[in-house]
Amino acid sequence: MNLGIQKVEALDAGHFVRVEWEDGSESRYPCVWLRDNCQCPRCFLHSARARKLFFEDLDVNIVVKEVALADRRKISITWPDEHASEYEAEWLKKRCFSEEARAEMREDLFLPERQYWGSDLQLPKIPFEEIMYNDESAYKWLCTLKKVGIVLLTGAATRQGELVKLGHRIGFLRLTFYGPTWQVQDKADANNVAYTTGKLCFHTDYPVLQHPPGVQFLHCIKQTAAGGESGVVDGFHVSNKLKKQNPQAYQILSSTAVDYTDVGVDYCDFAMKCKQRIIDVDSRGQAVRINYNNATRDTVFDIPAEKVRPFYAALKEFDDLLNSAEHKFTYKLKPGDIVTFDNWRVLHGRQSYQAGSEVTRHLEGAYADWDVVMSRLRLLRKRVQNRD
Ligand code: OGA
Ligand code: NM2
Ligand code: ZN
Ligand code: ZN
Repeated sequence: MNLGIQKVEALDAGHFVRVEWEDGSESRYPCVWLRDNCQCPRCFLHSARARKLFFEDLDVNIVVKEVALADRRKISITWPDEHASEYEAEWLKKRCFSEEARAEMREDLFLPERQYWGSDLQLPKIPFEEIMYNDESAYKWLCTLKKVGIVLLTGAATRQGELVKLGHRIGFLRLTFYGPTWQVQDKADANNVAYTTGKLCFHTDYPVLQHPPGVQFLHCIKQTAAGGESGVVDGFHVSNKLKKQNPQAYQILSSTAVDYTDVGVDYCDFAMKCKQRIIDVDSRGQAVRINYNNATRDTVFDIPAEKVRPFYAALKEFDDLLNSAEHKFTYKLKPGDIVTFDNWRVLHGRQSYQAGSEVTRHLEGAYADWDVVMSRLRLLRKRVQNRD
């Protein structure tokens, strides 16, 4: 069962509440946070799991008037204005402010664990049917997608529409100017380099969008006999390598705003322009999103002239690492395969193939947002593990 409370007391002139657990460990809670998170119906709307209390009504210097152990499972606090709050042991334990407890919570909420890979990738494979009808398989799929960045779903029907079903499985797909789903095949007057028979060098899709799609699906409906092979590379792994090998290049790519452009007509007409750093980093300097498509990188380049050549040199180092045999993994999609991958992390490409009067290769593609995918992952975990 869950840990009960042994003792509770006010500390620091009533600014903190100290809880002693049955196993002898302790947690300290700032009173301003306790008041802010009062769970009574006047302060909290339980049907929405949302705070009703206004910030303007919160005294940030508040202290407790009285704190008591209601029983081993609950503490009660009386505030100077006589407002009364109760907090359950389990609720408090989960929200402990210790470094370890917060690390555990962070882990649980965002699953930041990464498994880096190179040419040695063991491409994870799961039958499409299984993830569609089995929650445990679907959970496994999304966990692996988050941790490794790529999962191959096998055995889907070889017709359009399977990705719409996959979209319903997670929630919904991300609509873009190329439509709810899009057909990768050789097209006359192609509005995108992807819609030709040409080679696509390693890229992430859609860096011209301010918030590029987090997850990409490519469903192979028809595959050409010769050519058209796929390649993938772990952009986070390669970024780490670049940082070690050439910190200066990493600094340039993670700070220079690169102009992207995409203008044309598809689902509707569009005139997209955007600035993105090729390696997006968090406050600790860790790569969190790669924004790199050489095809849509604009001819406009809004940086001082003397910084241009150093930028190109830095990008050359990164591109060389992406293309090194050590880092890239190659495979060929078969009809019925759906490759699902992290479009913020994994760069993908394809070999060219022979053009002809008939369509010899056809992929259907779609995007989803990481928000939607992570939401589904948490709900599946709750169901599979019977918890929250
Ligand atoms: C794309 C793409 C890969 C392929 O359409 O953006 O990368 O194998 N396609 O055709
Ligand atoms: N497609 C495949 O950045 C890009 O232009 C990605 C998008 C055409 C939907 C390609
Ligand atoms: Zn209240
Ligand atoms: Zn692409």
